[in-house]
This record gives sequence, structure tokens and C-alpha cells, in this order.
Amino acid sequence: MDEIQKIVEGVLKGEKRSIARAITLIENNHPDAAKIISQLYPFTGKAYVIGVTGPAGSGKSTLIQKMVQELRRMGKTVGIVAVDPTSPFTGGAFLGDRIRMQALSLDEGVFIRSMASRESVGGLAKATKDAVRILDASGKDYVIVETIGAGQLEIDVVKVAHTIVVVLAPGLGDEIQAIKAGLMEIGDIFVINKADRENADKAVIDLLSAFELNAEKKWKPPVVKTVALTGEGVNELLNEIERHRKFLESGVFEDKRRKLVEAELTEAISRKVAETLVLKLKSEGEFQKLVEQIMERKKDPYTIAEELVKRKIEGKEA
Ligand SMILES: Nc1nc2c(ncn2[C@@H]2O[C@H](COP(=O)(O)OP(=O)(O)OP(=O)(O)O)[C@@H](O)[C@H]2O)c(=O)[nH]1
Ligand SMILES: [Mg+2]
Repeated sequence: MDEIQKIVEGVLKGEKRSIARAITLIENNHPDAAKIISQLYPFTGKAYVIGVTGPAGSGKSTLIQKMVQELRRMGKTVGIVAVDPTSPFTGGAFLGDRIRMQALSLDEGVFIRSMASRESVGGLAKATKDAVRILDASGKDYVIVETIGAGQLEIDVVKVAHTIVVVLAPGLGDEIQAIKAGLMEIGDIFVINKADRENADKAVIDLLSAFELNAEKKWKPPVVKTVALTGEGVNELLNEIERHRKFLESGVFEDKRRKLVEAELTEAISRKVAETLVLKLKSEGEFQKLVEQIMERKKDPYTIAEELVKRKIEGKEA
């Protein structure tokens, strides 16, 4: 049996070592990675994917830890992907995260992985999607993706999820920032964590009033108060996630999935066509010539790209 086959079978059996190996190959953009994903693909689509996003330090990791404990009590298996687009090795919370999460990862029914930073966020979004797929194929009932919701790029990362939970904390003006960062639009459920602190109720009211503005929406995002440190409100959060899941399954699900598949196919084609074309141009020695033309300002990159499409793809002479 070859190496790829071994990894694929290990993943399908839910073996931690194979899952880890597969994700590493994905992260390194290894040539075997695409083969692994394509062999696992038929076994995906069973896990329920929850995205947990929100400003730095709002309590996402602590909350996830409590959610996982609760899901484990219900007999569910869970995969967790923590995504940090800047650097997973800096930032004060990370070490604490690691220690807390390590305790969880001793459990056979839990797999935790922190995604290493990538040269591009597009690459990170793709690697995250593939990691979720691997965990899905490994038979996990739930896959949770944690990411800091700082901007559009991170939002792309969390879009792999069926249900997106936005975690905010009172004070700090998080709510206003969240609106600015577009979190309001992507959130299916909002959490005001650190409800043990002052102003939690005010934060909830502020959020609810913001929703009044888009009252025509079919799904009205609920706001849940939690204290992740003690686990207070975590059951209610899980109930709301379940309620959202039922809502999606009542019909919206297929639409949402189709849109995601369309976006993903477009992205996959763009990637592959661009890669192939650039490689070809380089091997033919033409790439460098085109670079020179731009350096000398004889032509601009957009015109060249357009001419290339005509010449190499549509088969017309430019
Ligand atoms: N008072 C209080 N503190 C909390 C609560 N939940 C989390 N914290 C604390 O807030 C800090 C940040 O918690 P994390 O769970 O690391 O937050 P995070 O959102 O994962 O942080 P990043 O991954 O760095 O964005 C830690 O010191 C937690 O102990 C809570 O409900 N109440
Ligand atoms: Mg965290």
C-alpha cells in the first residue's frame, strides 16, 4: 500500500496520526495533498461545521473548550481547527490556549490542530477548508473553526462553517468594531461572553437593537450571554446552534451549500489555470520577457494578462 493510501485509510478510521499527517501535507502544499483530498471527498459532508469568530481575547478558546466538554458528554466527537492568520507562535493567548487545549486533546474523541501561518490568506482559507474536510472524513460529528474576526480575509476563513458564532465581550467597544468588520452580516448567533462583567446586559441590548434594522431576515440571530470561565450559558448556546441547524436543514441548506460550492469551484479553477499558465510561460522563457516589458513600462500587467488569455486560452492571435 502506498503512502497516500495509508494516510487516507488512517483518516477514514479516525486515527490521529494520519489526520495530523494529512493536515501537514495540506499546509505544506505537498503534491500529494490534492490526491488525499480527492480520495476523502466522497466521505465528507457528514460533520456539522461551527465557525467561532470575534475580536482577540473575547474568550473564543475558553468557550470552545466548554462547548467541546459538553458535546463529549453527549457522546459526540469533535475536531477543532484554530486559525491565526498572522502568526500562531506569537500573541499572549497562544501558550495558554495550547495548555488548555492540550488537556482536551488527550481525549480520543477530540482532535485539535492549530493552522500554521501561510504566505497568503487565500492559501490559509484553502488550507483551513481542507483541514475541515479531513476532520469531516475522519468521522467527527462536529468540526469547530476558531479564528480572530479582524477583517474580510479572516471572514473568508470562517465561511466554511454552517453556523457562525460571533463572540464578543462587554466594554472595549467590541460591538461597534464588530459591525465595522462585517461580523454583523456573517454572524448566525451572537455571544456576549464575560457576562460576569459589568455592562453585559447593555451589550446585549445594543446588539439586539442593531438587528431591528434588518428585521426582514428569515433567521433572526439570537444573542446568548455566556461566562466561558464557568460554562454558564454554554448549553443555551449549543441549543441555539441546534436550532440554526434545523433552520438550515429546512431548506436553506442546499442553497447555502450550492453557493459555497460555486465559489469554491471558481477559486479552484482560477488557481489551477493561473498556476499552469505561469509555469508554462516560465518554462518557455516568456515570463521573464513579459516582466521586462512591464519594467520598461512598455506594457502593463493587465493588458498582458488579457493578451495571454486570448493567445493561450481562447486560441486567438493577439
Ligand atoms: N471574566 C471572564 N474572563 C474570561 C471569560 N472567558 C474567557 N475569559 C478570559 O479572557 C482571556 C481570553 O480568553 P481566550 O479564550 O484566550 O480568548 P480568545 O478569544 O480565544 O483569544 P484569542 O484567541 O487570542 O483571540 C483569558 O484570560 C480568559 O481566561 C469569561 O467569561 N469571564
Ligand atoms: Mg483563542
